[in-house]
Amino acid sequence: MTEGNFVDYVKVFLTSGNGGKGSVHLHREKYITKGGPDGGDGGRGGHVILRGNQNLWTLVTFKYKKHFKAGHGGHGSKSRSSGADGEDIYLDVPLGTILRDTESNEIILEITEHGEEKIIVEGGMGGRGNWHFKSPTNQTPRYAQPGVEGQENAFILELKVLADVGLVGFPNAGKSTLLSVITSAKPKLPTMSLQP
Ligand SMILES: Nc1nc2c(ncn2[C@@H]2O[C@H](COP(=O)(O)OP(=O)(O)O)[C@@H](O)[C@H]2O)c(=O)[nH]1
Ligand SMILES: [Mg+2]
Repeated sequence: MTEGNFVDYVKVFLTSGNGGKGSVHLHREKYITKGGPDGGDGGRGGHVILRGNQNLWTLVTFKYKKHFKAGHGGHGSKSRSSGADGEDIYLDVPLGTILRDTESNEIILEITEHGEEKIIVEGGMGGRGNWHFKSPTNQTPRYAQPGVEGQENAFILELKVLADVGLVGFPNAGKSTLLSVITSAKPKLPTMSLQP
């Protein structure tokens, strides 16, 4: 269904970001001998997000670029510093865009409103730093969680038909007049009106 620049059906490959690693760190400071664990958390991996845009009418941008990758979360570090979240990626699509599973062809979601945002591929969670794992029996845990990996998935983006009904006829067949009397639409009509 690709004719020239009117594209209404396209397969895209989307990858969310990895979560950052939690940090294993023991607090060290002059005069403080046993500072305890202070490794911070990894940041969340970036999401891939669909966003409705009323100024778009086709999926033509995805004809040229089909692979999208969100950013990875930063690793945690000392002093309980959390890593930065990975950068989210936004795919702007026309209203009426449907997202389908490539295998089952099932509709996963639909974008109908301007500015509407839906996360399609979630970024991996960041790992927790070692200070979370301090316990009465283990004051200096030397482990932290790794981040969760991002996911890669293919999807179909499809634009619903732009019109439900069409009027076909030669010029002056009476299309506009018909539309004006059977609906509340106000099409441009010839100035000369129908005379009995
Ligand atoms: N006699 C007659 N004239 C019509 C009828 N419907 C439309 N017209 C006239 O035909 C001309 C063209 O109509 P219009 O609706 O603009 O046609 P469109 O360009 O095909 O949409 C106008 O002058 C209308 O007044 C009809 O049922 N009977
Ligand atoms: Mg007309």
